[in-house]
Amino acid sequence: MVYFPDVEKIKYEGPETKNKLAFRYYNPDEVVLGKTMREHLRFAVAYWHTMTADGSDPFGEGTYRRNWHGESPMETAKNRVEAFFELLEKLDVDYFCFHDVDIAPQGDSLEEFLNNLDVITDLIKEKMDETGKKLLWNTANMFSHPRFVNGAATSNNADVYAYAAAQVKKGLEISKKLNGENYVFWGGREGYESLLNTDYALEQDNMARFFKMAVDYAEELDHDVQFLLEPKPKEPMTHQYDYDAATTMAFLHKYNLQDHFKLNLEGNHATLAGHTFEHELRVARTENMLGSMDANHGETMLGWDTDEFPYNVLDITLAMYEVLENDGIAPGGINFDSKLRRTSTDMEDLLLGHIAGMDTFARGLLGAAKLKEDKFFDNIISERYSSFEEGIGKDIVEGNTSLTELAEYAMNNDDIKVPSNHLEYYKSLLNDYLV
Ligand code: XLS
Ligand code: NI
Ligand code: NI
Repeated sequence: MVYFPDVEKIKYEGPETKNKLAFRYYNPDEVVLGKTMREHLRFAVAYWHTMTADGSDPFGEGTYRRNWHGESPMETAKNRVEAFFELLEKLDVDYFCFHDVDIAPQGDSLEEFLNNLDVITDLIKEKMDETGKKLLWNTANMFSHPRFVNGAATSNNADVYAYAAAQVKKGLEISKKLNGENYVFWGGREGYESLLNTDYALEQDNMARFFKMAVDYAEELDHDVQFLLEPKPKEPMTHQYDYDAATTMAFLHKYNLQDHFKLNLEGNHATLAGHTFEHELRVARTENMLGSMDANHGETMLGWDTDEFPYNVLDITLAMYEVLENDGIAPGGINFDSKLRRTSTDMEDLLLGHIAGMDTFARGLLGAAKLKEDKFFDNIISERYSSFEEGIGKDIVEGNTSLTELAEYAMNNDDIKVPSNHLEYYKSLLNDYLV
């Protein structure tokens, strides 16, 4: 069956086109700074928002009109695989991501769930071989089912911990089977609701033990996959342990896991933590921990994870600048952890949403490349920090001085004039780089 019968493969037609089913900026073969856009951007479609979600929100039921519902949950799951690969082909996206529960029904027992996963991943593998599409990452949903009400690897209940381990074990086997390039942990309910009843230290230690077992099992499978942690400060929990990039890296270092993990950073999670997206990317990049990206936009007037398709060119230009300075994001990619508004009800909107996101990233890439070529930030920064390039500043940077020496120096140099930053001017110039 064809699920998107009225849609041809989406092509680049340039900014002037009036065809809404065309790319206006994303031109996969266009070379930017020595690499094609396709190589730079490594787009992925998220199974959960695209195939599984139905448009329901806490105040109302599903609204999306979809044509893949079958007679049984398993039939629907199979139809979804067909429809999904058709969508990937039509969107010209090379990668995809999923949670275990997105692709297969959980049935009545763990055994049934794992069997269902085998059947569906066989089908996915066939489709991958047929189309050349690739698995950017998979993950285990250890937050939706009632058993995970207190978390998974940080649950107070050891049976829940063991169940979660079974899901991750299977997830890694699936990752190997499908040649997954990364494996993600987003700690949905790994955090606490109240400190009144929480053993904070035990929960953190248990979470680290869990990750260590995952690393060991990947080694046992001889599966060379990049592990990623995805920070988020809150929601659903009041406080989540992987709060932001800095907190998550401190956790990894504390438990000596830093060589096995990088970070998967999400736009909306950054703003929930009170940071910009580029802040989170910069913090990770500085420590060589920038692994992958979940692309979405948080509506700043709402205080939750609204997961809109990215459309803000300024944000994405600054994000892509971090990617370029990181020398790319591979083996990670740009996963659209983005969902349609509840009011975007049609199958066609699945294409329009992704096209909007891909075009925004293409614009961001073009702007960021120009910023890099013009050394826009390098020039501002080298001038602003020039006092560290010679004299006493150079001694400081080289570690060749002491408080005594600096105090002596200050005695004779206390008439200090700090130059203006002229930030308004630079922000205005930055606007010229938005494509
Ligand atoms: C939720 C997260 C989630 C992860 C994968 O806020 O973004 O979707 O990306 O579990
Ligand atoms: Ni995410
Ligand atoms: Ni999210």
